[in-house]
Amino acid sequence: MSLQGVNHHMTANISKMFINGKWLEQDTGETIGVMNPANGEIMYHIPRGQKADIDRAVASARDAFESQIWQTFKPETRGRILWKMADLIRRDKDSIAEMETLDTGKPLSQAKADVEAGAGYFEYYAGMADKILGETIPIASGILDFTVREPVGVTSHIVPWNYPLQIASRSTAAAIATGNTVVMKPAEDTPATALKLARLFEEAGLPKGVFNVVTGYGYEAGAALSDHPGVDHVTFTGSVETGMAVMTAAAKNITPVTLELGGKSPNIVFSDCHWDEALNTVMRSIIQNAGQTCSAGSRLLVQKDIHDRFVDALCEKMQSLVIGPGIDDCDLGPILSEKQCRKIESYIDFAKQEGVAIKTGGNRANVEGSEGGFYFQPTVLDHVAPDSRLAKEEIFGPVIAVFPFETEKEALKLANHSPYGLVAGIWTKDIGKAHRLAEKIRAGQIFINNYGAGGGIQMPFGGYKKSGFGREKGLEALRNYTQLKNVAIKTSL
Ligand code: TXE
Repeated sequence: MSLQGVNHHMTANISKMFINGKWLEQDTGETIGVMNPANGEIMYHIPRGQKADIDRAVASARDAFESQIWQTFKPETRGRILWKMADLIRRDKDSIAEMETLDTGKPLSQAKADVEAGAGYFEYYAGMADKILGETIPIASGILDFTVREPVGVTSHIVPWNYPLQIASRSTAAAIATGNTVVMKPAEDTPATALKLARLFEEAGLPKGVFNVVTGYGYEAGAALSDHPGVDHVTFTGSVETGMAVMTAAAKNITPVTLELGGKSPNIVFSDCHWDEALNTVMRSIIQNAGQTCSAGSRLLVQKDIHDRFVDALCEKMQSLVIGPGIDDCDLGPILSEKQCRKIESYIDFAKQEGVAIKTGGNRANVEGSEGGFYFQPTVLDHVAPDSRLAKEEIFGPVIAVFPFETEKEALKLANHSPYGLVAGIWTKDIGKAHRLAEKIRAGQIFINNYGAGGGIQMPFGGYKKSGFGREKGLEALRNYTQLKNVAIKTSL
């Protein structure tokens, strides 16, 4: 199907940006083609937004933030708009899921789950809009001291391509609930659902200028947004390299940043694990979204006495997966792009040079009828050296690196032997052992006998070490979008 039918602001397959409540093209008319990863065909074009467009969007967000209309909005009214967003997303869930699948390549059922999560973020933060509380602090008799949580102002959101709707929804909903305005730059590869959110915000009755979307390349529109003096907070999800560039740019204006920069997360499987549950979840954690997930379980630490049996069973399961276009809802969809596919291949070449055993996969997959797509076989790399690049770098594909271990101590050492620290899974029936590890693993989320707990809008999410800082999701995210003011009154005069 064509995206034309699902985006009302698309003419002749050219979409528009949303700035100050208006649907605009780029001044010079320059566009970027958006490709369907399932077949390599260009589906539609988006404006190639430039600094001037970012300037316009930031000015519109500033005016909206400072305008009487937004400042005087009651918190519960903001909440009601967000609640309506959740309803509208659910109303259009099928077409939104199709958009997401066509842009990203992910299997339709996974896109549907993303859409439900997107609606869930709006609902969750809708409920928080009138619960942003301050405190009273005892100082002395005759002094009343209290704190007020105020919105930070204009917030910018630079969104990646792996979970476009979910990531756009989670930070936008929290920012708007707390009274901020938003300028969003979706990934150039996957802009459809961010533009759809803009249309739904219009319908939900959000005042103009509160939510703006500028499409374009990261090095142009994204860079202009990161170092913009008119932006009060930057939320970025993406690679470590780009995160460093965004943070450096934001530092010029002392603009706070929240960074979510991916990971190399371990699943630690002990011989006393719940076998089927561990096996199925370990596989799902590296297969979901074709491994293009920040919290993918890309390292498998498995106890030596079950290593061979577990790895063989994993390979067998992987070999039975159906690879194909996401719209057919196969088990495994395509990789986002030729560039990402080549990145995966370069790690496989490296594995071959290092003499690593490729137990299954290791090649592109041919999918009949989708020859132009970017498909990759699920791959198991066994006995990877802990200091190898394969152990330390994010491959961002359906490729799992296996590390046998003997003792709990060794497992802990391996788990923490990573520049990243986003998520870890622990699989054992010994709850004491699980807790000892949970205490010592340096990662933002630990899962015991599960991996992800079903999504967890309510759970704070973010990284240790190079996985970034600041927390998204849950109540913690409200800190990103509020600043604290202390007021002290002398009452004894
Ligand atoms: O990411 P980028 P890319 C990782 C993953 C992947 C690698 C490269 O390992 O293989 O990053 O992907 C915008 N200033 N993750 O190159 O560059 C860009 O337009 C401001 C992990 O696509 O980080 C897009 O909107 N913005 C990850 C967003 O940043 C810039 C999700 C992410 O792109 C910019 C995606 C600049 N100079 C990739 N350059 C996760 N944490 O889940 C680019 N952008």
